Amino acid sequence: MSHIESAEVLLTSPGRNFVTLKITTSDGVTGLGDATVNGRELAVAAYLTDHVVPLLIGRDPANIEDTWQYLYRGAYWRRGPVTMAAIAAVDVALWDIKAKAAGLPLYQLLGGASRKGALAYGHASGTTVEALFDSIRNHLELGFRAIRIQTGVPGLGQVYGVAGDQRPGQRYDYEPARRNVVAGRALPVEEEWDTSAYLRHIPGVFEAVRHEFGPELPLLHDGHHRMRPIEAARLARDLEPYRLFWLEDATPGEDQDALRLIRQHSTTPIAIGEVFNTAFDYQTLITERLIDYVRSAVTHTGGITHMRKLLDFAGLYGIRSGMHGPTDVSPVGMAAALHLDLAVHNFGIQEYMKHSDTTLEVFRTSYTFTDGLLHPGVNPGLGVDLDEDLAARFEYTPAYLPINRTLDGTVHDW
Ligand code: GCO
Ligand code: MG
Repeated sequence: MSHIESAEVLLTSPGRNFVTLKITTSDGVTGLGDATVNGRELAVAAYLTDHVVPLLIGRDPANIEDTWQYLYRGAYWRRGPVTMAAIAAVDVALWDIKAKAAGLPLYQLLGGASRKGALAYGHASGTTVEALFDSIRNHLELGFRAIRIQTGVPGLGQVYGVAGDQRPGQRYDYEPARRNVVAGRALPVEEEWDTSAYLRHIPGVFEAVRHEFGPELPLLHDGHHRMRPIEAARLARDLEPYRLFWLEDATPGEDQDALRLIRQHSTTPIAIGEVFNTAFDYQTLITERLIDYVRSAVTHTGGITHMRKLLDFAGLYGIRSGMHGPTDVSPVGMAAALHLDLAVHNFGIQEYMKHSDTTLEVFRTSYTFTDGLLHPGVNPGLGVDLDEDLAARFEYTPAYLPINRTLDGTVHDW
């Protein structure tokens, strides 16, 4: 019987920090899993190294479900982003191994392809509406067929999701985790926020974009957990004429009941879940049909094994997938998402923020983006190779996500 011979936790920072688990079997097959939790990388690395890796050595790599249950149920202290990202990394690495051993791309083990490719949305943004238009045009030229739009808010400085204004050919994403060193200590950057100013501004932005780009382009928007339930309900209602593909994370993630209030007031489709880490976080939302899209990432939600169960559960209620895909999900996590996207019936859309060239030199991927669709490629396994020598040259550097304060200085959800 083949067994797990070693499991290594690799930290690298090719432009931003990533945590990768590499499992090697006694047959010499290797598998990769992403364990990156943005701004809390070392906590997952320690959980893996100190509490998970010692349990893996000697186990049969083929028994993925049993290993999942062993790490989840067997830990007693369940759930949470650190634990679930660690379990996800083990799970994805074992699926990578199983698919490589079978000589098949992973999606074949998940039931095969249900579509030609996964519709991806890109991130257009601008500090002003004119700059946003340029960014949307850029995305259309790059081939995107669905676009998330975020803008600056008059009177506020740096706002979530807005990259500096872009020129054609420039990188089009933003990176919220920043290396901010104050008196020798890494500290989060502080941003300012005013929900009323935001609510006054956003409907006009959508009106302008629809006027310029027409009714057909799928448009998405992320509220990044910043509204109170009644504010979110009002925004969802105000945006109805612009027929959004979705309004994401309107209210803080831990308050499932808040979504009920939004539903009572609006038919704007609702997405949530990038900060959730188990299917249990969705129980009310799915069974009461309070959302339309599940936003979890494979990396943060227990891997392929748990995400597949979550998506099958959601599918029974007509709810579709919209997996999280910012650059803090590593190329390994992105590849895992793409195999699931291709296989599940209730796929909705996939977030796609291309990684930097440096990241993609360290992680060599086989996924493709053509005519607005992502495809995981047909290499056996996940289709991602890690150049460990190159990875070792990019040392981990502390970086935090920002902190938000309202204009009177009160800490607000970021
Ligand atoms: C998204 C997310 C990200 C998060 C980031 C935090 O919709 O892609 O909101 O931009 O802010 O993943 O680490
Ligand atoms: Mg989001």
